[in-house]
Amino acid sequence: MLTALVLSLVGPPAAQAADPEYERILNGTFDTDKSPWWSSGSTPTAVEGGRLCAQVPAGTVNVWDAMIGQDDIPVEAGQDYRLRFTATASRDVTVRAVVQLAGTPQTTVLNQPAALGASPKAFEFTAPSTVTSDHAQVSFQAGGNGAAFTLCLDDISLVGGVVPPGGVRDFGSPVRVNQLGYLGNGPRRATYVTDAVEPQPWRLLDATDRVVSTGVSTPYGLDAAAGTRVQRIDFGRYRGSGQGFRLAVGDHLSEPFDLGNDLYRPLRRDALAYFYNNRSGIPIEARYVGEAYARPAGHSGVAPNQGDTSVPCLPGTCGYSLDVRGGWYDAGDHGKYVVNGALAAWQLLDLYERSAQHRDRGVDLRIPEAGNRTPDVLDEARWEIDFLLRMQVPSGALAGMVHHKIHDVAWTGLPLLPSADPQPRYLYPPSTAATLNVAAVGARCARVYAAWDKAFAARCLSAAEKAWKAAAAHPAVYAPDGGVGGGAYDDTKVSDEFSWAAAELFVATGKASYRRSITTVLKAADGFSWQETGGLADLALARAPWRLPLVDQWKLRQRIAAVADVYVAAARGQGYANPYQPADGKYVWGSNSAVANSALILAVAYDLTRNNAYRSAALESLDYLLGRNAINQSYVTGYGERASQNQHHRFWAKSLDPALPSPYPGSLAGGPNSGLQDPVAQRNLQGCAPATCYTDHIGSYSTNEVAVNWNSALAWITAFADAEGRS
Ligand code: 9MR
Ligand code: 9MR
Repeated sequence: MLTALVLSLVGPPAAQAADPEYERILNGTFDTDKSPWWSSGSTPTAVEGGRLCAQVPAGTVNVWDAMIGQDDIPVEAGQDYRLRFTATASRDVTVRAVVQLAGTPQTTVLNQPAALGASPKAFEFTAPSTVTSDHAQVSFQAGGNGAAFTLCLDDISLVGGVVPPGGVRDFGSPVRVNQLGYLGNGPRRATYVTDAVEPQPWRLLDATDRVVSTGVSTPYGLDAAAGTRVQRIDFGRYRGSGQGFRLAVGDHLSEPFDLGNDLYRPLRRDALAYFYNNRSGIPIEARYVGEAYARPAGHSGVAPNQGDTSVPCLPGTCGYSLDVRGGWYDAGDHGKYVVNGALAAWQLLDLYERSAQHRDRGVDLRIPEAGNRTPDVLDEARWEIDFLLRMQVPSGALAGMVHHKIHDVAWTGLPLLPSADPQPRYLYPPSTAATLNVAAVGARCARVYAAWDKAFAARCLSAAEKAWKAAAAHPAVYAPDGGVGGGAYDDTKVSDEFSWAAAELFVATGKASYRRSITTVLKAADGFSWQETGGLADLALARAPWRLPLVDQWKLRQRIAAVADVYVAAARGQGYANPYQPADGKYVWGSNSAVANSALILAVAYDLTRNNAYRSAALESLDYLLGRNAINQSYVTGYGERASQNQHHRFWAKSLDPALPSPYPGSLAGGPNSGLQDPVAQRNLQGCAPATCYTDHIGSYSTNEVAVNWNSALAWITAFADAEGRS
C-alpha cells in the first residue's frame, strides 16, 4: 500500500491517457432521450434504438441548412480537442463534423468531412482550439446533399481542455455583505465563511480604510443550504452613512457597500424599468432607455414577425384569430403567458396600492406615458392588463374564458431580437387557471384604476366578472405539461385560483357571494407563486381589510403574522438570513422570487402589526439577493461588484454577440436551482449545495433567466425598502 503510493508519487509523469479526460458533450449516447441536442427546423430528429436519427430534407442549398447540434461547450485556447462519433446515412453522402463558436466571430476549432453509408462508421478528429470560450458548439451539418436521407448519430464525444467542468469555482471574499448597502434605519448584518469555531474580530472600514467600528462575530456552524460553516456579524451599532465601506475579518475584505437612507431609490426605479424594456408591440426608445437598449417593436404584425396582431389558435383547437398585441415578454423568451403575466401585473398594482396607503409618492419612470395624470407604475401595469383582456375569448361556447398563452411554434435560438422572430405563433387553448387570473387581476384593476380612469376600471370589472362566470361553467380545463416553443405553466389544481379570484372580486364589489367562495388562507410553506395562488386571497383582503367585520380583520392579521413568524424563524435560523427555507432543502427554479415573495409577505405583516422583526427580516431578504449569500453573488444586474450580467435573454445577449447589450440594470436572475434543469447547469454544477446551484451563464435558463414575475417581486420589495429608508 505504502510502496504503491510512493511509487506513484516518484514515478515517471503519468501517461497521456491517465490524465483526467474531461468529456464536454452531454448525452452523446442517446440512451433515453435527445436532450440537449437541437436540430434545424427543417430537420426533425428522434431517438431510434439508442441513436439519434435525423430526417434530412431534400433540396437544401447550404451545408448548414440542415444541422444537428449542441451548444455552450467550453473550449480553451491552446488545448487539443478530440471529437469522436459513429454515424450512418441511408445513402452515400458526405456530412461535416464541426466544432466552432456559436456566436460572433464563429471561430472554428475543427470542420471535417465525414463520408457516410449504410454501415456504421466511427470517426475521430483532433484539433487545437485557438480561443477560450464557454460558447462553442458541436454540430453535424448535412445540408446541400440533394435528395432526402436519414442520418443517424451515436457515441458522440468531445474530450479536451484542462479546466474541469464548471471550472474551479471562486466565490471571492468569505465576508458576505449586501453589495448595494444598508439603510440608516435598518439591520446591518453580514456573514463570514470560516471553519473557525471561536468568535472572530471584525472591523468596519470607511472609504479611506479608517476603522469606524469593531466587534466580534457570532459562531453559527454549518449552513445546510450553502454547505459551508459560517459565522454571523452584526455591525448595526454603527449608524453612520456614506459610500465605499468594507467589512474586514483578518485579511479578508468584503466587497464595498454604501450606508444611508437613499440606497434603494435607483434600484426601485430600475426594477420597474425592466417592464418597459420587455414590452411587446412598441419600439423601445433610446430617449427612455439609452442607445444600447433601444430596439424596434417586436411582434406588431411586421415581417418577419408572424404575430401578434392576428394570431390563430393552435391548429385544430379553434377557428378564429385574435389581436393579442402588447403585453410584456415573459422572460428570456418571447412567449406571453397569462398566468405569469397576471401575477406580475397584480404585483405592480399591489405595489402601487401599498405606496398610496403609506403616503409614498413612488418613482417617476422613463416611459412614453410619463406625464399623463396616471401614476407611471399604473401605466406600466396597464400595458400588460390590456394584453390580458385581449386574450379573453370574445364569443361562442367558451366566451369569457381566457387563452392560456401565446408563443412561437418552436423555441427560437439565442440571440434574437423580438422584431426578428420569424416563427409562426399560436394561441393555446383557454384554461380555467388563466381565466381566473384575469378575474383576479381584472377585479384589482377595477378597484385601483377607479380613481384614474373610470371607463378602463369598468372594462376590467366586466371582464373579471365574465371570466369568473366562465370559469365556474368550465371549472376543470387544465393547461397541459410539456409542449414545445414555450413554457407550459401547467397547473391541475385550480381551487387556489378560484379562491384568489373570489377574494379580489369580493374586495372590488363587496358581494357576499364572492366572499363565500374564498376557500384558502396564506400558508408559510406555499407562500405564493404563478402556480400556487391560494395565499393571494389573504393578501387581497389585507389591502382592503375594511371589507371585513372587525373580528375577521383580527383573524386575518393573526394569520399573516403567523406566516411571517415562520419566515423570521427561517431567516434567524440560517447562516445567510434567508426567509426561504424549503422543507426538502432543495432550491426551486426561480428561488430568488421565493425569497422576494416571502419578503413581500413579511412586509405586509409589518404593515399590519408594526412588529419590527418582520421589517428587519424583509430587509435582510434584500441582503441575500444583493450578495450576502453562499456564492457572494448580487443577483441584480448593475448593483454590486459581483452582479449577474449574463442572464438568459434573447436581446440582452452581449455574451453571445458583443453588439448586443447586457441585461438592463435592475434585472433579477432566477437564482440557485437544485434541479439543474438546463444543459449548462448540468455540465457545470454537478454536486452543488442548493444555495450554490447557480451560474451566471446565458445558457443556464434554469438558474439564470429573468422573468416578469421575478422582477415584479423585486420591484415590490425594493419599493418597500426605499419607502422605509425614508420614513
Ligand atoms: O429560452 C427558453 C427559456 O425561456 C425557457 O425558460 C426554457 C425552458 O422552458 O427553454 C429555453 O429554451 C431552450 C429550450 O428549452 C431547449 N432548446 C434551447 C432553448 C434555448 O436555450
Ligand atoms: O418560473 C417557471 C418555473 O416555476 C418552472 O419550474 C419552469 C419550468 O416549467 O418554468 C419557469 O418559467 C419559464 C417559462 O416556462 C418560460 N419562460 C421563462 C420562464 C422563466 O424561466
